[in-house]
Amino acid sequence: MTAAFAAVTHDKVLGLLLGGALGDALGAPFEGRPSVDAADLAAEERAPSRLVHTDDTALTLALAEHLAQRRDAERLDVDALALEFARAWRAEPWRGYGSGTPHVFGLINAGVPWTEASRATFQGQGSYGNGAAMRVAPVALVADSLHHAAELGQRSGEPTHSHKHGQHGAACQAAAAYLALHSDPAHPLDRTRFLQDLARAVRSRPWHEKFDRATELTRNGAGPKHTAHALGNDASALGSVPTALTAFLTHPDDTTQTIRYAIQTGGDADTIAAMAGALAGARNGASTLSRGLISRLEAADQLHHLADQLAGHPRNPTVTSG
Ligand code: F2R
Ligand code: MG
Ligand code: MG
Repeated sequence: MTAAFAAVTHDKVLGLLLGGALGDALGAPFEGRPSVDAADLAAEERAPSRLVHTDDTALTLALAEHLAQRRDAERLDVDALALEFARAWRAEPWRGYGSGTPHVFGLINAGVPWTEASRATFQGQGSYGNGAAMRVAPVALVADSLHHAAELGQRSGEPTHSHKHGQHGAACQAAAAYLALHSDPAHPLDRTRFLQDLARAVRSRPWHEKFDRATELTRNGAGPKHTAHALGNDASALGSVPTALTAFLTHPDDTTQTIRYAIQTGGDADTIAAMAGALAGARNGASTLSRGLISRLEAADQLHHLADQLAGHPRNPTVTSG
């Protein structure tokens, strides 16, 4: 377990939720661009406009609400969750969803069991996209161990991502969120140990190869373009979750810098920044985020409310004000 274990405070719970939403909304205008100019990103940060979130945050909200409503030992009812995800898509199909997941949601809304619907995409292979990972961070708030976080993450991914890489992506991001949430920002993060802990939670050779490359990149202080080239920046789980981890591990103590780095990897910028932002927000807390940016976030009130509910969750008995 990553050294310097910290109590989970309300500030960290809120940081995880707001950091993810901020990464998503700030990154959204850049999604699909092969590279992102620092001046364009700075202009987006200074603009007075509302920061509109995409499918990443829409489905994170659905999952966080699901977790907040359940105080029983099981915590995750995958049958109910599948319907809740599908309803979130039906309510706002314009939130920038891709192709595979809406197909699954359409089938679920038509009454097809999720076990069948999630296998109906990509010629029966199921999706290895990053959609299960981009929404998963809140499971860390109700998990009682690293392995429990990974297991909850994987299960929350199953209704839409039946391919093992899609599920491993969710397990990896959930485990990373758990480690970040429980890390102590007063002490330097042991990056190598962080990735070694993830390798214990995600037992898959292609993922371990990515963790090894991420270890080298963070050790060498690689920039965002280099990281995108080495690890990927596309909408697959394997081509984006390790990139988001590297953004966080390069700037673990500064959530804004983590998000900027993630967006500047280009490609699937909203999603890489949503995942990286959730990790940095969970470590550093909401109080370190720019108030100006948070006040522009469309979902800020909803996320504050969910943080209040999840910080009072029976799984978080150690929550203190902060
Ligand atoms: N898709 C987008 N953005 C592009 C479209 C924007 C929109 N039309 C607009 O203009 O506003 N963003 C969102 O999708 C990503 C999450 O994807 P998810 O939910 O995993 O979807 P999907 O379609 O299942 O997988 C994503 C892509 O991965 C490739 N892929 C997945 N499984 C595959 C397989 N078995 N074989 C081959 N390819 C596979 C495909 O290219 C999928 O399109 C996030 O970026 C989110 O922001
Ligand atoms: Mg999106
Ligand atoms: Mg995206």
